[in-house]
Amino acid sequence: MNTKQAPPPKASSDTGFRQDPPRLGNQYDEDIVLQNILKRLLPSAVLAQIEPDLKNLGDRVIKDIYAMGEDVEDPNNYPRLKQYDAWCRRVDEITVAQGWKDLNDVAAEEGLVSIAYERNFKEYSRIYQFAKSYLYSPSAALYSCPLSMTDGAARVIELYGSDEMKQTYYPRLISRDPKLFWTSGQWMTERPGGSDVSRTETVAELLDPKTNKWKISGFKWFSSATTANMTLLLARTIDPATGMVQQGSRGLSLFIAEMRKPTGELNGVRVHRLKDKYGTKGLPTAELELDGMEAYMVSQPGRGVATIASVLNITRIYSAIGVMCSLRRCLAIAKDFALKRQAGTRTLDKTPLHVTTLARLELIFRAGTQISFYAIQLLGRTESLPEEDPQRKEDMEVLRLLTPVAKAYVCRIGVDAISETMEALGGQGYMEEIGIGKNLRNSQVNTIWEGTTNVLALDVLRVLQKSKGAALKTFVKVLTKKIQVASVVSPSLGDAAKRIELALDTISAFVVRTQDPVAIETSMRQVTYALGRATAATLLLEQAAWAISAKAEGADQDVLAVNQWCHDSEFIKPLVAPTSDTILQEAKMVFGP
Ligand code: UCC
Ligand code: FAD
Repeated sequence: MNTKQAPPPKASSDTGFRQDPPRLGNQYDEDIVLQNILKRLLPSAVLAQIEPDLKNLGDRVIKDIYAMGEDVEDPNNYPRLKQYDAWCRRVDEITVAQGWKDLNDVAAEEGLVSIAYERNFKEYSRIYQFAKSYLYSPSAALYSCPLSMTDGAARVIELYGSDEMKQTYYPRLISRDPKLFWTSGQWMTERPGGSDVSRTETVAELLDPKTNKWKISGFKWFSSATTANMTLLLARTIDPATGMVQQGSRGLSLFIAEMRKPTGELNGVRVHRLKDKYGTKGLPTAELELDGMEAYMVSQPGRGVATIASVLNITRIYSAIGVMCSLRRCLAIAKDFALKRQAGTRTLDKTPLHVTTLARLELIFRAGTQISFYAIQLLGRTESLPEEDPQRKEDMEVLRLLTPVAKAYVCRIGVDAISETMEALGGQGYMEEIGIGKNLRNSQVNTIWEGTTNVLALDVLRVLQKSKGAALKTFVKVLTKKIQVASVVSPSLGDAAKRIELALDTISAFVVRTQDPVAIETSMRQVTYALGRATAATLLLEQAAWAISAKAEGADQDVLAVNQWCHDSEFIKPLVAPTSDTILQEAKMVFGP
């Protein structure tokens, strides 16, 4: 191409080359992965009923909902706190973007919480709800955060609330009417610890045993959605007879409290400070001082942690799917850019090295999305199947183990992949206007809140130990059945099936043989990731088998995906428990000899 030609016209800010920017189309229509997952998981009659709604939302999230999210992400509109008025009266007013309020109203109208509780589609309602949340979330500047906690609060009230709570709060949390709809916060973390809440300092004093009214005082270190209408919170009860408290997490109970009194003033809450955060900039996260907050106990006394676990197990699924839908959004930008961006004589989509780089990210997206939707499917079944149904018991066991695996593994691989999508646009990827930066910042927090990766790995250990190994056996049994059913569909899946079975055997054998408590605890991150990889592989296999049988569009790529996933060098990596000497040497390596 070194032929001579006339010089190009003078390049200036108005003339010369300007890159056609990447554009987003209807986010449902463009998402073959989501469509095929829904086709596999939902009866066709259900899909036919909900698809117009998904298409409509897929369009809104690139139009009005997108604009609302952009309004929230505009630095001029970040939340502001006014603590005092001109007369030195404490007001603690938080101002948020208009987009934030609009996203609330849209969420109510679109049924982003209510669909799960209306249960019009029985066990499939959760899949419908989360498919909508998946479309909404990457445009909604973290409004999915208060929604996730609202969803969890609704579940806690449904399971444990008094009749009065069910009449007062529940209908609001699941309302489709923005005027009635309430959101809820979730206050666990305090200054002594978020992972370990056993040193919680906040205390609750009984005001009126007849009405179960308590008065709560203390300091909550993180409150994500401080503009929520109500909250669930942990506090340590003071025994009215002795005036004493019980130490440790068994002294904690769960309470429900409204943010404001009927007069409009804050209910014994002072907003100490808004957090200055790396991301989630539009989300008004605050430090709160509680001084006589009126609240009602929702758990049994001392069962606060076990009761709030129902929230955690829902919000953790939101975290996993939340990172995956952000990754998809970033990939959509990167893919469209690749179609348009010239590198040498060809566009990037015709440049194999670039394509293979994107393919690895696409694989991570597909794997993580499969895990997330499996958790969602099981959540829907456990909430809808009759208690006596043996399928429900099995589903509950699998879901209990799957949830921490999904949150830990999917968020971790997802955030790393989002970071790499940025590079796929070169320097432009790093620019604020493109949107990848904010997706990366907003996703990163999902590896921290609702339990860090290590805490979730320890939750996996909690499940293994509490069930004396039975939970893992059930988990492996259920996955093995899926593998066996899928592998007979086509010889093209046989090798992957064998590799997944081997991976599952490797994990089971490791857990059984690793008896030393320090060794097993130190290995739990490896075990959690290995479970994540094997679960993803099984579901990718199931998806490929379904696609072959259904002659679905993209079946060949589904087969490629599972085979590539199972041939990754990490896939059947042996699990190695560290010896006590390794642990000692590692400590020296990190902190010095
Ligand atoms: O970060 C937060 C909100 C941010 C906003 C989220 C938005 C997400 C959406 C994103 C969309 C894009 S709120 C704070 C979240 N904090 C955490 O996640 C805490 C992390 N730490 C843990 O998870 C710990 O493991 C603790 C706090 C649960 C440990 O407490 P304990 O009391 O020391 O642990 P125990 O003694 O092992 O457990 C107490 C009981 C046991 O039951 P029993 O007494 O019957 O044996 C446990 O089995 O609680 C039970 N339990 C559970 N049950 C503990 N964890 C669970 C669980 N996950 N599921 C069921
Ligand atoms: P620590 O518990 O001090 O953890 C520090 C490090 O130690 C982590 O890497 C952790 O993995 C590791 N670690 C801790 N224990 C162990 C262990 N036993 N073994 C191995 N490693 C361990 N909380 C709420 O209650 N409500 C909210 O609304 C809320 N919103 C939040 C919003 C944002 C933007 C953020 C960033 C946090 C929010 N949190 C909220 C708090 C969040 O849940 C906690 O930050 C998180 O649970 C970790 O607790 P911590 O910050 O005290 O860290």
